[in-house]
Amino acid sequence: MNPFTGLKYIPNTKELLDVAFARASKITLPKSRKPPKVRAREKEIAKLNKVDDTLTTRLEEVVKRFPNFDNIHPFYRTLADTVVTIDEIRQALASVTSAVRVIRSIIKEANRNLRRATTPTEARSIRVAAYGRISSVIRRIDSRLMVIRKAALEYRRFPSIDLRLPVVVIAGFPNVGKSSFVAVLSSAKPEVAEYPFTTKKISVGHIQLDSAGGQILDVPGLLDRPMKDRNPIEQRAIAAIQYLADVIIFLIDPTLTCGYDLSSQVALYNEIRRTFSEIEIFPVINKKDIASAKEIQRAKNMMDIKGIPVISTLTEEGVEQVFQDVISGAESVNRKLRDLQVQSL
Ligand SMILES: Nc1nc2c(ncn2[C@@H]2O[C@H](COP(=O)(O)OP(=O)(O)OP(=O)(O)O)[C@@H](O)[C@H]2O)c(=O)[nH]1
Ligand SMILES: [Mg+2]
Repeated sequence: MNPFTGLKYIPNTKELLDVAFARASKITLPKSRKPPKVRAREKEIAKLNKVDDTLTTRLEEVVKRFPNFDNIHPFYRTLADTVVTIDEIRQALASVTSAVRVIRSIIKEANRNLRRATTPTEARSIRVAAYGRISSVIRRIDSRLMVIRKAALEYRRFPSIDLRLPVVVIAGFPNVGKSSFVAVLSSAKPEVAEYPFTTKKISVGHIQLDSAGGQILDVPGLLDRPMKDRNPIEQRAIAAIQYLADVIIFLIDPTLTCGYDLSSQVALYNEIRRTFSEIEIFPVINKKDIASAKEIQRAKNMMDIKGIPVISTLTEEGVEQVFQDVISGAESVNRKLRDLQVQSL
């Protein structure tokens, strides 16, 4: 499950300050017979305490809602790192915590001075000066707040994966038909387009397997290059393979309409097979509707695997069958399904 669903909308610096000061300005004190200078003092103190309530409490809440990165599943940790690095977010959260501390001490000091104020004008100017200092503390963490805003916005949208249920990852080069494959089989409606790297995020489609649910993941395309050169978008696909996949269906486009040559696709296939040797991987040739017999034969020869299926996600020919064959042939999927059956007894 996505550990970031508790993250809330985070206001920007201006909104934060505007809301806090506006609420403080609406403060009214109950009627009393105290002298005006005491009342003025009390009102300024009440305003500052309201700012403490709205601004600092709100900022504390922001920090509290982030889960401890050490305790979350490595898939989500890796995914988070591709949006805003964990170091960056940790630093940003630490800055907010220390800003809260500074604001509290400004308010405390102002309250102390207010108790000694002798005129309403003096009381007001102490409060105004405190507002000024608070604003500048908040403005100083503006860029850190932006980092947290961005993280919260993106992290919240991560797919929710149920790790007890089988996960099938559809992998391959960009533009080979991965999203189309997922769209044919599941409830997911991933974006399909004729340019590479259409899919930038991982999306999950839900399927029914026997009596249990299964998940089919549409992931960004991968190029054939060393891990250290992979961009953050590719790293998301790698994280899904590394941490979630029970089985990988590896799509190959033999027609080159995807824009990449066959040998690079085969090299990527071999690389993934080697790197993640414990994960079952099933290669499938796609775009049968436009591939020539020669292109298909060439792909088969290069893959050097017997009985490699040939499908078309456009006409949907063979898609369902291939998927069923993979599910029934994949040991890890069957293990998970058996475990689920035992648990439900
Ligand atoms: N003719 C034909 N075109 C296909 C087939 N499958 C996908 N396409 C087309 O290939 C293009 C890419 O399809 P997508 O499903 O977006 O491919 P993808 O692998 O998800 O691409 P990225 O998300 O960019 O990595 C689209 O224009 C599809 O319509 C197929 O079986 N036959
Ligand atoms: Mg796609």
